[in-house]
This record gives sequence, structure tokens and C-alpha cells, in this order.
Amino acid sequence: MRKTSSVVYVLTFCFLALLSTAQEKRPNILVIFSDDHTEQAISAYGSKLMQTPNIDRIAKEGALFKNVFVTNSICAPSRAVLLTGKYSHINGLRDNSPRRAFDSNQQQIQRVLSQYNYQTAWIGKWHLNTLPGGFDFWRVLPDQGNYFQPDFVHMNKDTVRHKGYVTNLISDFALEWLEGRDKQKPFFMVVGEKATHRNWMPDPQDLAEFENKEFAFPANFNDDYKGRRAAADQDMTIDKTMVLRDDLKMGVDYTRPGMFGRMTAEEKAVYKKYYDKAELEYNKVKDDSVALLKWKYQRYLRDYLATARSMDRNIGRILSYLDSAGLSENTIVIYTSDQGFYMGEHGWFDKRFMYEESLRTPFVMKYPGKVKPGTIVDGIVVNIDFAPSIIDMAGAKVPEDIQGKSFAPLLAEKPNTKDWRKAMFYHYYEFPQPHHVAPHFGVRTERYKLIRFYGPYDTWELFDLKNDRLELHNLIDDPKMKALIVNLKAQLKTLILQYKDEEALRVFNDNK
Ligand code: SGN
Ligand code: CA
Repeated sequence: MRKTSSVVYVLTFCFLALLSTAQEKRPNILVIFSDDHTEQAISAYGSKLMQTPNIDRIAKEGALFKNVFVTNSICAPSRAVLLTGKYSHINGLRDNSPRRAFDSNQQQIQRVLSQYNYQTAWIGKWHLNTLPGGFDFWRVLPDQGNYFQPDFVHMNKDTVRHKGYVTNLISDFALEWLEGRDKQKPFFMVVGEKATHRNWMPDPQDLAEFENKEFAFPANFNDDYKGRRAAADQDMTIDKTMVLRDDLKMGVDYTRPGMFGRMTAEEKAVYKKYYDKAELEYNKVKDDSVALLKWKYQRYLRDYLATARSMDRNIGRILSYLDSAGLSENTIVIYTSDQGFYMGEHGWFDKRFMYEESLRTPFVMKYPGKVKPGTIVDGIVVNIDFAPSIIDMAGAKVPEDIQGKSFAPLLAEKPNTKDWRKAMFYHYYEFPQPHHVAPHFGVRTERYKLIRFYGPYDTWELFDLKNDRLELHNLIDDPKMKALIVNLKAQLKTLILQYKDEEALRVFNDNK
């Protein structure tokens, strides 16, 4: 009897020990999820605008994904896709409207991973019009959040104002949580950055970072939008839409409450000195529309990139922490953004359109020992793939109703891409505010893009990305394209049916 019980004891011990080794082996997963940070501003993607050494380090030590696309190029919908692995019409969040909130009770990455002993956290920008659900820890910016002295909603639902610059504070809280977490369990943490979102308020120490750099306009800056009605109809140009005070910081009254009023006296003094000098330049060009537009473009890029400078430095801080805590070896680090952004392409800032700059999103990741440094992934990855890939790499079972697919097979040294998708489906809804971009959906293959706009008007656009990377020539009425259009429409319909998008199907079937 005694013998039996000691055997049982030893066996139980061995089983538990085995179980805990298996659990220890599960990788930690850290996702750094920025806002509006685009490939054109990341040196790993060949940016001519600035260097981003810390984001580049992730790519160098792991993989750079060259073709990652979002399903709906705005903030809240993209976050909902990240969490659920499902299109907007399935996860319920089609736009940023404060009238609609994300249903936090639905299945999400953190809820799945919690079943596998993961400790989960979301820190920083959240922007889902509801509070996080299913995380062990969260601390989030309300709505869009502020750059200076930002409020954070704490888990007890108190809104607390913290002193400091938002990007530094988000890293402080992330490192604090990492340090204090239960070290027996693997973790899944999302760091939600506010940078590089409008109105691009840099950390005072970075204000002059790009002062002496002259940025050339992109080749399609002066787009005349010929043959593209929706593109002509938008309200997101650097020339006309950008706001002189809030975006370009001219004539700011620092005594007024609001985003500038939140700064400390010292911060205000640094800002005032810097932008007073910029105002001297502005006064010289303000009556000359050509010179003024050039000046606006420089100011836009300098401020946007300076917020990215702080973010890249803070990513460096987080990577150093992982190194020094001995966590780097067993932690998957992913850097990505909610979508891309226009850095003057087509004359724009903002996103929303299915054109390349905002359809794409940067994605780099490292996974020491599993992903070979310098790996390049060419396959078409969509943000619905993020959740299933994370769940899969954690060694957990991917729920069947998730619409994306794990991209893990693409990370193999010799990936078998035969069965991987050859086309992706996009659907954008938010209209008319804030930037008057008509609703549209479409298909993008390796070479072509077919878009159907609806709502205010019914128009189709077709681009050959091989011969027209700048997307200036809509080929929809070109008789030589007839067969191709039939083929792309068939692919589009297949995807609409596959993803069960009834709204798109209705519009598609109206034959307009
Ligand atoms: C704000 C911005 C818009 C931006 C949306 C959505 N205006 O409304 O330019 O498109 O957010 O951005 S601002 O004057 O308030 O800066 S998103 O990243 O949240 O989708
Ligand atoms: Ca965004």
C-alpha cells in the first residue's frame, strides 16, 4: 500500500514536472502595435526618410514580411481584426464611430491563450470604444489618448492622469508589468503605441531631429485623380485638409486647455521656441501657394518622423529589457501597425483607401532559434492571420471559426507556398466623416487590384501594379483588360463568399 502510494506520488511528480517543462517551453509573445506607422518610414523597408534601428533589429534577427495587408484600413476595425482573426462584418466593428463598441466578450487571442496558462496584458492605445475583456492586466488610453500628460484608464476603471510623454509612459508601464508578472507562466502582451498618430506631437527632445533634412515629394504627390472619382472626392490632402494650428502648430495658444494646454511649462517653452522659429519660415512662404505647400510637407514629415523617433527608441528600451532579463531567447517579438499611411503619396496624409500605402502594414518579428535571422516572407499575409499565427506559435489550437490562417509555414527555410493564398479581400466602410472616403471593397492579387466603390457612387478601378505601382492609371475601361476583369471579378466573388460578406455580395450582385 505504502509502496503503491509512493509510486503514484513519484509518477504524479514526474507528470507535473513534464507538464511544467512543456509550459515553460511555450514562447512568450510580445506584440508592439503602433498607430499609422507606415513602411515608407521604416528603414528595414528601405525608407529614405529616416533610420529606425530598433525596428530594424527585430527584422535582422528574425523576419521581414514584405506583403502584409489589412482588411479595413482604420484604427478600431484593425484592432478588432488583430484580436479576433475575423473580418469587420464578422467581428462587428466596421468603423471608428463612437456609436459602436467592440464586443469584448467574443473570442479573442488572449481568451484562447489564457486556456493554455498564458498571462495576458494590453498596455497603451486601445481605441475600441469599450474596455478590454479577457486580459489579466490592462491599462489603456481613453479613445485616441493624448501625447502629453495622458490619461490612462486603470483596471479599477479610474481615469488617472500621468505625468510624462505618452510613448515613454507606455513603455514604463509595459516594463513594470513584465517585471512584476508571474514568472512561472508564459506571457502574451500587446503594447499599443499612440505614435505615429495625428496630430504628431513629438517628445521635446526629438523636435529638431529632422530640422536639416529636406524631404522630396513622392512621385505621385501632384496626382490629378483622373479617372478615379473617389480619389478626387476625398478630404485628406496635405494642401487643403491639414490644419495650420493643430497639425502644423502655427499660432498655438498654449494657455488654452486641450492637447497643447496639457504640456508642462517647460514643455511649452521648448515647443514655443521651436515653432516660433518655424513660424518665421511660414511667414515668408504663406502668400506663395507653391512654396507654402512645400513648407507644409516638410513640417508634416518632420513632426510625424519625430514621433516615430521616440517610438523606435522606446522599442529599443523594451528589447534591452528582454535581453537583460534573459527573456529574449524565448520571446517572440512582433512589430506591426494598425495600417499604413500616406506620406504625401497622391498628395495625402491619412489612410482608408485600398491603394498600396494604406492597404499595407509593416510587419517584422523575431523568434530566436525558430526563425532564421534575415528571413524574408513574400507571401500575401492579411491581418486576419495575426491571431491564428500567434495562437499557433504558442502551441495552442486555432479555433475553427477564425477566418485567417497561421503564417507559420511561411517562416520555414524553404516554405511550401503552393497552397498559400494568391489574393486578398478588402472592405472599407467609414463615410463620410472624417475624410470623405467612399466605402469600397476589392481584391488584390500579386499583380493586380480591382476595387469597387459604392455608396455615394458606383465606380470600379483596376490597377496593374507591375506597370503602375503609383496607381495613377485606372484601366477599368481599357478593352484589352476585359478578360482580366472577368477573371478578377470571379476571384473577388469567391472571396466575398468565402468570408461571408453579405453587404459586399449585395453590391457586387447589383451589376453596376
Ligand atoms: C482622428 C483624426 C483623423 C483620423 C481619425 C482616425 N483627426 O479623427 O485624421 O483619420 O482620427 O484615425 S484629428 O484631427 O483628431 O487628429 S485612426 O487611426 O484612429 O483610425
Ligand atoms: Ca491608425
